[in-house]
Amino acid sequence: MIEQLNKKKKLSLIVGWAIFVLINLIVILTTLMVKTANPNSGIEPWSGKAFLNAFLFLLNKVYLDNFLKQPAILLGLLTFIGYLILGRGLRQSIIGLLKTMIGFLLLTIGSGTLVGLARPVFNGISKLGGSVVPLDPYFSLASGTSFFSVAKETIGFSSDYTSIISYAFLLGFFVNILMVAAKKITNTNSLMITGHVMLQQAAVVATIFYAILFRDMRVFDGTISAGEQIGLIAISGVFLGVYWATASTATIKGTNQVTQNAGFAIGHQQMLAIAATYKLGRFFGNKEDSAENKKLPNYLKIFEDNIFTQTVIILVLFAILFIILLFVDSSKVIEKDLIKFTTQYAVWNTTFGGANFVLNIFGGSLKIVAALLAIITGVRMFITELQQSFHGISEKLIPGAVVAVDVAAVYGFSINSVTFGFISGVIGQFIAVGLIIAISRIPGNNFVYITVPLFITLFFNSGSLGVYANASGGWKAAMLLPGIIGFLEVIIISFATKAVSAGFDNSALVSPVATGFIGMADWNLFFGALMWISSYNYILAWILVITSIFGLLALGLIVDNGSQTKQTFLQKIFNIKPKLIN
Ligand code: ASC
Repeated sequence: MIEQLNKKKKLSLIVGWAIFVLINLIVILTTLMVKTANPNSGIEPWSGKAFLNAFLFLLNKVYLDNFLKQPAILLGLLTFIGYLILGRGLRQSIIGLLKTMIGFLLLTIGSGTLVGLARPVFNGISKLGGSVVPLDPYFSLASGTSFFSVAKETIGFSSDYTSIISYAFLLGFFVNILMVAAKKITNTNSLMITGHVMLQQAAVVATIFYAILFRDMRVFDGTISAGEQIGLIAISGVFLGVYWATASTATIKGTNQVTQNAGFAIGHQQMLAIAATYKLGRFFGNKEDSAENKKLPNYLKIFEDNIFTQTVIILVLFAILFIILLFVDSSKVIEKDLIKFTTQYAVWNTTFGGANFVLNIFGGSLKIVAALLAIITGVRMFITELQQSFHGISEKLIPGAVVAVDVAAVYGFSINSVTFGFISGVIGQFIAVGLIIAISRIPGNNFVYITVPLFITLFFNSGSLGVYANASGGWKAAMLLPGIIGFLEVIIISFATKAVSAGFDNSALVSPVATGFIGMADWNLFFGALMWISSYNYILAWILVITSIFGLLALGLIVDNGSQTKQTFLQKIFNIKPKLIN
């Protein structure tokens, strides 16, 4: 019986491959005939060159353009295959495929709208001599994605490189799996599964690495050669995978403290900062004096509503930007009729078509929130599918690994300290924004962009730092540390985003951070410092990136991963004693 089944399986496998090879052959032969039938092609029919041509056509046009360079199709098929491997059946697999593809398309709809509305405003401001960069992971994802696709719009080049981001993401995940599989050597046992965060980080790393490692942007001509694409994907994927494995492992100890040993890790945007905050908390207060024992006033609770707080922040931001633009030269912004925006800002006329520009500033801002929600919904939709498919597969490959989940998972354990961290972060970061605005007014400023943290940065970055500060240093630490760290974050990233963009001054391309940067602690502080220094010299950039990878590997060997049976050699050298289990 079993033998019969196996035979059947083998047979269908062989038939499947035969059909696949046949289809490829048909494409090659058809191309051969069509191409060589064209008398102008200058190619001898049935010659070696004709065959090579037909093969390249198959590779470039059929596989690359129609499949491997289309993130929606690529990711959709990954879900599909993953589900089939997990034995979910054809129906579930098809549903997963569709949800992944449609979710991805929803992301592109949202980011198109977001970038469309935001870009003219930020452009207008940057012409006044002081660019504003919003700090938000979804603005950043939209900005990075459009960086890799914009080449074709501005430079008339016909390629679209956005799939580099998907490949970096997939390779990073694979490296993370390898690191965990080799945990005897690496001491890392945590697997990132927060796909939306991983995708945002892949977009940042791939675009910024391209800017600092691969090109002098002044001579950017709109093409990224095949070799460069492969190199970029490789270095970005390795960096991401090593960061995901080691930094998430570094969160295990603090998270166990916060959750009374729930046994998971954090896979988010401030993992190194969480580990650092947890270490530093005790210098700022006493953990017995916890924020959780304090009573918070009710009016602070409204800020926990995502849509409310996002709307307030976006509305205030764009109102201020428009007021500045109008104040400087209203004729560039508003038509003589004092109703419509000029052509440069024409997309802002469309939300409430025909209405007055003031109403449309309001409408456009709400539309930006709507676009953000479309991005979030789309990303969640396709990532949920990919995650299940990934998780299922990794479970089969490495049973027992700890999963690194969204930082929101700890919020329920320590909600007051989230609010403390949020308030502290708002204060610290906006003091820094004020300082940066002052610096940007220095005549001849070419060293800072004005970076402005938006909701996610304030709530999930500073809020989560509050949780870990509280776990080791009580409410005083939760009230102080997120603000101090937030202050440093804004200062560093304001210099770093400017430095990395300088190379684009005379290029047809806009900087990858032109309409947003991811803006959370690890990326503002550590990656920010890396990108700031690296912007000046690409050899230095290579040295720093490779040093960072080794630095992260060393960190993995230093931290307590929560399930060690013996000390690592680095822990011996530094005399660090992890809690050993038997
Ligand atoms: C992020 C991001 C989100 C939030 C979410 C918090 O960085 O992209 O959507 O934080 O993960 O739960």
